[in-house]
Amino acid sequence: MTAQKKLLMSGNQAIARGAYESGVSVATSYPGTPCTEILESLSRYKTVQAMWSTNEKVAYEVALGAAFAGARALVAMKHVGLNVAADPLFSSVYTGINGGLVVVVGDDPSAGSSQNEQDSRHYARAAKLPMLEPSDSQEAKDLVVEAFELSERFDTPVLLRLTTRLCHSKTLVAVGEPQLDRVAATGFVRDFDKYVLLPRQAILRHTAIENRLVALAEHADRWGRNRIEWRNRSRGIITSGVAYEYVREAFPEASVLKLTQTYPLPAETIREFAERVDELLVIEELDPFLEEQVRALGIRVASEGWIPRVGELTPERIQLSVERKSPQPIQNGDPSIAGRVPRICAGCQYLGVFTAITRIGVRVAGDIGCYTLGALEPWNAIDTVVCMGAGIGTAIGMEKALGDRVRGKLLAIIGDSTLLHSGLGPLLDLVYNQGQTTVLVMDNSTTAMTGLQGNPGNGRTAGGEAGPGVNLEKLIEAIGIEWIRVINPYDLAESESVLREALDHPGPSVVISRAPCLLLKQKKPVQQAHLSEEACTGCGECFQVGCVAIEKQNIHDFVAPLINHDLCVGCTLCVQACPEGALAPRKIVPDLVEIDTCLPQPISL
Ligand SMILES: Cc1ncc(C[n+]2csc(CCOP(=O)(O)OP(=O)(O)O)c2C)c(N)n1
Repeated sequence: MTAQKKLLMSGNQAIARGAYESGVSVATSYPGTPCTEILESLSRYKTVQAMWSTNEKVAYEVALGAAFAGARALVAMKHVGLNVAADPLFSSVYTGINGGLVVVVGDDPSAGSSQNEQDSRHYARAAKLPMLEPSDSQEAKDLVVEAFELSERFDTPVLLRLTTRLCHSKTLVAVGEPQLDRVAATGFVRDFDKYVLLPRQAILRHTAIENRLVALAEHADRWGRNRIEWRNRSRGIITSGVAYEYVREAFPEASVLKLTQTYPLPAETIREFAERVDELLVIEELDPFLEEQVRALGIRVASEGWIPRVGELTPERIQLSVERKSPQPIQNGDPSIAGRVPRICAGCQYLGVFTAITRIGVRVAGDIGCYTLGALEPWNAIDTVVCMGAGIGTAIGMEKALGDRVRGKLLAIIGDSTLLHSGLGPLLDLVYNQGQTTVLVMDNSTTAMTGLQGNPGNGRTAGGEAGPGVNLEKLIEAIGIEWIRVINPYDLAESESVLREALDHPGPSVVISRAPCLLLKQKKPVQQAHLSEEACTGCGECFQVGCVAIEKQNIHDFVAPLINHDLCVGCTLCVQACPEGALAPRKIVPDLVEIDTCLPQPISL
């Protein structure tokens, strides 16, 4: 017998591998931590058509269409993306699928890279579809394969929930052979009562869903992955997902019911477990989703109110919370690791834009992307951040509520990827409702915050092919905006004056700040800023640019800039900001390189 090949994989890579082995032919996503790498990994498998979509709703619908056509399809998104995709999610539970459909959602306990800390498990209950939760990479891969079988057997999409820790941690995974015979779509079969959700059909389908949930709960009771591990019976713990690993570490002696299908629950298995242990605890990350359902079965849960509901769990945190019978706060990070605040890269175009905005002094309804960091020091230039695409809409609302009090003093900021994700509807609303807000589009030709993914703006596909990309000016013009200007954000004076003009314009206006993200093409700088200590007066204007390459030093009796030449890219924004001419660009003269002509030859072994 040959040993099965094992690879070290993150949860995200394991999900991609599971999809490949299941014969998935269409996979879609919109980037978002913690799940971005699922589609990136899938794009490397030749049998999978992996696509970035404009947003999560579109991603969901494309995957659903592929499933309707009889293909196996997977869609992945971060937790807040599921809010965007919620509409087709709920209705697709009614239509059912044809080929299997697996919906992977990544929750972010502790909100390390997110605007909220939602627990997406509630979606399974609200939309009435099964949900599975793996505990490590091996199980993540295996569960994708089993989720497709479940999906096709019960004619339903299946939710697979991950959390950041699982998505990014690596454990060994035994890989299997792909089901290549499953890759070709079996074809769409017209079925009016199933796929056309008119009100009469919807009511009929609702009955089918309720029956399906009963069948799924019965299946959960027979499914070996909802397993009881008997140990000492004085304490029994019900748990799921990554919390299972923490429970095993914190209470190695306790009996455990590891739930893998966390909706609908295996009621009989839970009852059997609860009856045979002296004290029953339910330990889960975020909301008491399992606990409430266990209590609804009439079972007493001793740990009610003990488990933290905010922030990521750890074995130590669980142990302390159970010991003290009260939720313990998140432990502060490792004191040996220096705390860091997120910063905009040295020389990024956003530095120029925020410097200009700060000089003008306006209210700014912000959005989500690297530019969100404009809300921090030294600019403090953003007043609201809610969710992707919310900036323009909230600005319209503020304008309508405050009228003349904000006329000419209100700006909505949005990135190119976010504009195409969910900003076009609000922009249309601005025109339709005759608003006067100025919209500043931060066009860096990429989705920078999540790792430079392609989007319809730059035209680059998930497979790396170049496409034409949309013309933002023409698109915005077609929406009905007449006043559109493009600025070079590295020209401080121009940025400031065009923004002032836009704000004064009596009608909706759009300013596009355009310069490619510096990380797209990392070139060596040809010049860098240098300080003349004699000319510097310590006015501090250069610090207002907020560049990480500008550090501080004491000269004479004041604080002056110290340019970190390991970071400076020579953008000249600080040079322009300096009123005294104390900062100036200087060309970089390449060092003389001595070439050693007597290099040893490589030795063949
Ligand atoms: C609904 C939703 N999906 C995905 C994300 C993750 N995310 C945050 S910002 C962003 C896009 C950023 O791109 P862009 O607006 O172009 O700004 P940039 O980072 O390039 O400055 C993404 C995908 C999110 N926060 N919410």
